[in-house]
Amino acid sequence: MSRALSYRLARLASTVGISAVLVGCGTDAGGGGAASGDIAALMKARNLTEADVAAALKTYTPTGKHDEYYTFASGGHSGNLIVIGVPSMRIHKYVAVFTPEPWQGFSYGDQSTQVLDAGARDGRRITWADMHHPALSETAGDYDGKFIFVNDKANPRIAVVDLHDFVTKQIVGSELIETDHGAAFVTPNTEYVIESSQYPAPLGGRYAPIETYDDEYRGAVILWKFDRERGRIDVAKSFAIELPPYMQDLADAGKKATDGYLFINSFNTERATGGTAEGRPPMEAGASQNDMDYMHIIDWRKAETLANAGRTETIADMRVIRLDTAIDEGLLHFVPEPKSPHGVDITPDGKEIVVGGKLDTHATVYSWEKMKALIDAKDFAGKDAYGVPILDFEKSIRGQCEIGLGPLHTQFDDKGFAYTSVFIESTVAKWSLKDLKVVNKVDVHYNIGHLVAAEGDTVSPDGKYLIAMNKWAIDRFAKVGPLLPQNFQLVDLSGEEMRLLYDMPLPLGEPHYAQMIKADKLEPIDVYSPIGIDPYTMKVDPNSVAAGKERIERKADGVHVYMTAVRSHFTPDIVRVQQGDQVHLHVTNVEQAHDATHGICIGSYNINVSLEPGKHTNVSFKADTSGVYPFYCTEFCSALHLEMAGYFLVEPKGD
Ligand code: K7E
Ligand code: CUA
Repeated sequence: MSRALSYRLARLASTVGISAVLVGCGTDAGGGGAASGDIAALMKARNLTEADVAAALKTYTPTGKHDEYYTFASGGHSGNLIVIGVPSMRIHKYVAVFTPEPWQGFSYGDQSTQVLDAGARDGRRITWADMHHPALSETAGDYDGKFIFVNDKANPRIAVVDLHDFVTKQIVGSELIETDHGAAFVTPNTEYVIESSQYPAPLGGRYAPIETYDDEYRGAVILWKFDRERGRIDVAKSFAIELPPYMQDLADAGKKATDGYLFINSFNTERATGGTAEGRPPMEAGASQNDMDYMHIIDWRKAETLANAGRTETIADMRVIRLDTAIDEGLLHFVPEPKSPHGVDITPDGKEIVVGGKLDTHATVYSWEKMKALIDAKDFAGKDAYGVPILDFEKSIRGQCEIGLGPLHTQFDDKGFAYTSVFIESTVAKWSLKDLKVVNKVDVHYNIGHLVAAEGDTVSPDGKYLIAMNKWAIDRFAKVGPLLPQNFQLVDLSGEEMRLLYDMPLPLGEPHYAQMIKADKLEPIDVYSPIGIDPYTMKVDPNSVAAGKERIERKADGVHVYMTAVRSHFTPDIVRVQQGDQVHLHVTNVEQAHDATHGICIGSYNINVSLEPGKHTNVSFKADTSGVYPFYCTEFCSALHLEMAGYFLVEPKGD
């Protein structure tokens, strides 16, 4: 290695916090010299620059070392939640949420099927989702690592994932609304999980002609009450607020200074309905006439008091505060926001609200102090067509930061900077909250949607890392046909300038948003304990089986098979039933060894469940076809894994 390169590598190593000796740049003759030669040769062979090597050193995570952060990314169309380690960008898990998932056995056993079926709409079982926004549970405005909530935009629903075992415990939805988007977002102590609608429709799933849009179509925001003790949403204690038929977009719950308030953007305040074949302008043209749309400001504590006082009407089993009541009681106000707003993000101190306008070049910074004073003084600039009071735009803002073309979403760091995704430019803009000036930008590839910084939407962001969640990948990866992955790009926030560190293709659906949490805030369990736990109740299942108590019992409701799994056998391993029998398979993994997971499948019967150590699962099905069906363990658990098998014998009727 040349002396100059040696020196540069040593300097590089020190800037990324490792000793020169470790990269073999020492001048000692013993061993170090060989390593430095290796690195120089590797750089040359792979055509790597020093910046590439620095990026590699900042992300490479040696075997056995753990990541500093977890990123929980929406899985988009897949309906799964993606768990990614940062800075390595290694995928750790796809948590099954809205979609049957065979590896986890999600929706292939009785209990998980019940969870998924609770999300049926119009009596129809839904097996996909358009997941957009994960929201980690918060305590005092900071992630607490206990739960994560996700939405389904297409079939408006909210799911609760428990971060003790990374399992989806509950799916709720209301037929009050037909789509959502301002979801999921949580209030600072996770009192409520917010779900606001996107495309207006008659409330409660009614039909009304599109010509009656202004009068019959409405938006709504649902406040799902979260019961932290039970780890479930309490549907009976949840309520909604009716909103005008604008297209409500993203939402954020106030914190600290803004605690008690919700902020929801909207677009299409023109109330365009489309109708190109009927002589009306297309939706997107009709919806882009006005220079301003309305940010909704909602006093949710006042709304909660009203709901608890019974000032609601029940529509589709949901208690709804009607629009007139919301206006009369002063819990809903508007403030204009520039053209086709998209992101609405509260600053860490809770004092300001940042809005990006898709067809605007600014991030607009609203001052809560100013808006609150206008609301308190009833100093309004006017009312909308439904009577909602509107604050004056100029009187409500602190200022605007000239960002660039197509600002969308904003995150924050610990040093007073904001980071805004700039869609049309394909950049991330770093700007100062203090003087509203752009500091620098980094190119991303391409068409960035959301971005996520480490704890970047909490009361105490960490800075350090940011992921640009890019919609288009174009030339970044080897070709895989016309459907391309998304591109997640890890960006280093530790220096003055942002630096791109890593490209990660994300090929499962279109993730929209993600949240990044310090890994040490989570306390996931290793095994289910005591043996026989049903993950959906976290209690020992009444049908769980202890070793030595395995049996087959014929009861009025069918054949009950009480089975255990342990390395390397199922007991019993021969199960005989008659064609037409209802079968209830109760399987307990009686192991407590970490990672000693078994699975059990019965081919042709569409059955496969996962049995993590200590877990119990029930699987009910009708043995409607006769035959010989081998069952076997679907996790390579041991040297005798292949022998972990048995026969499910279905004797033909009449024999
Ligand atoms: Cu894609 Cu938050 Cu649904 Cu913006 S949203 S990109
Ligand atoms: Cu148990 Cu393989």
